[in-house]
Amino acid sequence: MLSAILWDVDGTLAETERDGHRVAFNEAFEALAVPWRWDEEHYGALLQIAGGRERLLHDMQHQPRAPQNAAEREALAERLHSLKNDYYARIVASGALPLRPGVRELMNDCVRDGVRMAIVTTTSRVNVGALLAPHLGADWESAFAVVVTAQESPRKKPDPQAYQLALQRLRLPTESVLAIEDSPAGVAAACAAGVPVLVTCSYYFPSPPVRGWVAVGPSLGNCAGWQPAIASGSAAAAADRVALGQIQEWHAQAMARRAG
Ligand code: XBP
Ligand code: MG
Repeated sequence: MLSAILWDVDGTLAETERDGHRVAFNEAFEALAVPWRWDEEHYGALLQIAGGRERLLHDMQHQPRAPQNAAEREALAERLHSLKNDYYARIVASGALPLRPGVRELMNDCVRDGVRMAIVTTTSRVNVGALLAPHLGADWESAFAVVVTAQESPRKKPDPQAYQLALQRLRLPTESVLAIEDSPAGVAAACAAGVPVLVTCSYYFPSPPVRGWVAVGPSLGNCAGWQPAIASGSAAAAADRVALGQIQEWHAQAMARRAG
């Protein structure tokens, strides 16, 4: 039985990267007179590195005008990252980053049917609150049984730490939960923790990993393009979004395969 949905944040709950974090990083570069900017394409490549501070440090290795000394780089990354989070909070507070289609509806399904929810992300806690408060209200945390962020889990995805911690805090076995992820690193983290995972492809991660998922598709807000396919004419297809009932069916099938 599916007892909890574990939500990834960036790319899964909302398309936060291109018009959120990336823009905020560039504003931080500008504010601290750092002589480079991240365009959409370069930022896409940098998303291989999970964690904003880690991403900055990785990129500095290839920026000829970055400080040469490791301690100076660390200090600059720290300042940039903290400033980036302030700018990011301003962007999300303006309502510029909506929840992805079908996300809110699936959350409502979970509340209605008593399926618990958790946040499992490698982003900073402050960014999760900044994103969710405008959509779910100031007490957004009460919607989630467990919230695991970079604060609680410093080892970033694809490390399974965040998922292991969430399972521990939920006191649930892997077979009773399902993660929703968009990135290969997120899928790898869930798989390494033994957590079944559903993939919603995103702007920067348009193609699904070859294996490891229970179901994969372009959007929770649409029944087209999913594997396993949603039968046209079925009750699930009539809803024209991926509802909890459909997810429970995929989950049950995957767990039966695992047991057999
Ligand atoms: C996404 C990330 C984060 C964000 C930036 O994590 O890798 O680093 O890009 O956030 P997820 P921070 O998909 O697991 O939510 O600057 O707070 O790291
Ligand atoms: Mg993600």
